[in-house]
Amino acid sequence: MSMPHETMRFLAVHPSCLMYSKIFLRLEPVGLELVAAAARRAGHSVRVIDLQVETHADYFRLLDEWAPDVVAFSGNYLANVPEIVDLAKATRARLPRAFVFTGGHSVSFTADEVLRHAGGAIDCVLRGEGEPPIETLLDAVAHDRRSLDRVPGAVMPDAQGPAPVFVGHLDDLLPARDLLRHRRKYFIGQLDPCASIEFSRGCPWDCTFCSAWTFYGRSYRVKTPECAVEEIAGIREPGLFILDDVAFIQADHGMAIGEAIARRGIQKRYYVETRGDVLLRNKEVFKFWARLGLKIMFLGIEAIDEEGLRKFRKRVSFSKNFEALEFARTIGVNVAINIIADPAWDRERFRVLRDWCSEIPEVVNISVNTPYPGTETWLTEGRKLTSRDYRLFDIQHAVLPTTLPLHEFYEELVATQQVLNRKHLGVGQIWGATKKVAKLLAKGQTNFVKMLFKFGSVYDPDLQYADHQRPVDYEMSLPPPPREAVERAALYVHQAAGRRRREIDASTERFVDETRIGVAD
Ligand code: B12
Ligand code: SF4
Repeated sequence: MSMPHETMRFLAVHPSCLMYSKIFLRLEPVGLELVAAAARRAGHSVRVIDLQVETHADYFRLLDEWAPDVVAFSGNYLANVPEIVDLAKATRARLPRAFVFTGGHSVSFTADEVLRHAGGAIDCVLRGEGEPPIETLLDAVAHDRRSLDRVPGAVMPDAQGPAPVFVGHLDDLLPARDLLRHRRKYFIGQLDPCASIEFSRGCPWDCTFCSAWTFYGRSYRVKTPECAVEEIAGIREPGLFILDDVAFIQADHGMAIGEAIARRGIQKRYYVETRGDVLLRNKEVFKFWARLGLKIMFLGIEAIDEEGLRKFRKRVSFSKNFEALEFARTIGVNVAINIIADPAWDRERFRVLRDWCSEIPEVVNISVNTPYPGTETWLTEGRKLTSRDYRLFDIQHAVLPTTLPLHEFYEELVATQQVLNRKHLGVGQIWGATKKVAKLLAKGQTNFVKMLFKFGSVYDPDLQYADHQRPVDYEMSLPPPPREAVERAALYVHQAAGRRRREIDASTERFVDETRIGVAD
């Protein structure tokens, strides 16, 4: 017999910006919106607050005024863990009876630790995809908290539920976009304002530094083109960030969505992230999307030499990556590329990178090599972490030993970022973008323009260095002693189910196999 339904007040919270999202972009939290949608579908009264665009004071005001029964924090980013723990403690103090839980990417890999830091202020960490277990979880909270151990993915201080489960189909639920109160605050570069959407979930590759594949058990699932285009048609923003880890892996899927957009006459500007080899394999799809309005493409090239690529287990060769850049230029899409700087770099390495970047027209983004829980490098990296402060794990800080004295490392890093920033966001670029800037300002859209001038106040070697001197309230556990080989099954949040969980055709599966090194399922 099922219990009578009880409506609860459910508050979903996204934590504050990290360094990166203070400058380059700020996006709506689609994962949290999906969790909110699942709670709403289960009949609860739901609100969402995004602390990327609202303040802690706004959050506490909402707690006092609305007194939610349940508060859920999105824990995608490791660097947000201390903020989430502190907010959970403050929430417990104000609303002792509220059920407080967290879920999302990073906390799925660190559930026990997060519960330990919270010391009872977080009742549960929900590992894995958040939509499927929400209804059962909220029923258990309303009627019998002892039955929480029946909720898939639930981890409590003294009990644990069964393994996390996947959503039935990506078409099943739409993100609760209407619950976000400041939608005009989301942007990426000149796509301002910008909404976000998923066409697919998961990644079939297995790069050593990445946890996208370990979270989803190397699965890859797609939204049907019909559903995707229906969703796009309902989005008001003129810009659209496509959240897929690797866009358009399967050519006919990307093409079908594109054709449906063209048939509906939808006019938007798009951003995607993909791999160089996928771009070269599916040229027609990207060409078609360039005509539809694809404006920015982010390519994870990671290193500018073969040795670096091998290290990150990117099987895309350096020359292939170059060919991909050449091709992207010909279709008129702006390319941003990501390069991973290693803390071991000396001045010379930074200089080589600066020279290289000055020679190419693309926007270059630099991130710092950072081992994350849930990745292979977390277990194989031989170097000892120099910091156990979660807040520094945002790939803009060095948490591995630097060859240069730490302050000098930041000087080089910021100097390199400045060169790139001047090149792309500097005067020439602003003039180049004048018309666009004037249009945005006329509409009251100031995100992009503000970003152009804010860089120096956020990216500053003194500030980055000072971040290491702050007192640390919550220390991460160290990884176990480094080992050569890693048992992959132990890394997964959603257990791998092999080929049948990858919605790609046989030739794409072969292509993936040829471009990765892994041996698991
Ligand atoms: C889009 C994206 C971004 C967007 C952020 C969008 C946003 N506002 O959240 C942008 C581009 C801004 C971004 C930036 C960064 N990102 Co990012 N990003 C992603 C990406 C590709 C997809 C996330 C996404 O929206 N997926 C679609 C939605 C539907 O899935 P989801 O958010 O994971 O939500 C599901 C579950 O996690 C869970 N869930 C989520 N929230 C909650 C909350 C509750 C209560 C519950 C129960 C469940 C739950 O349920 C959801 C539905 O199933 C992931 C990779 C990945 N595949 O996860 C990396 C990823 C999360 N990013 C990562 C990193 C490192 C960063 C950066 C630090 C650096 C960078 N340059 O990438 C910055 C800093 C971000 C910041 N906050 O300042 C890492 C995280 C590493 C870590 N362990 O912390 C990831 C895993 C990429 C990777 N390959 O390593 N990112
Ligand atoms: S291709 Fe590699 S880096 Fe990119 S999402 Fe997949 S596993 Fe991660």
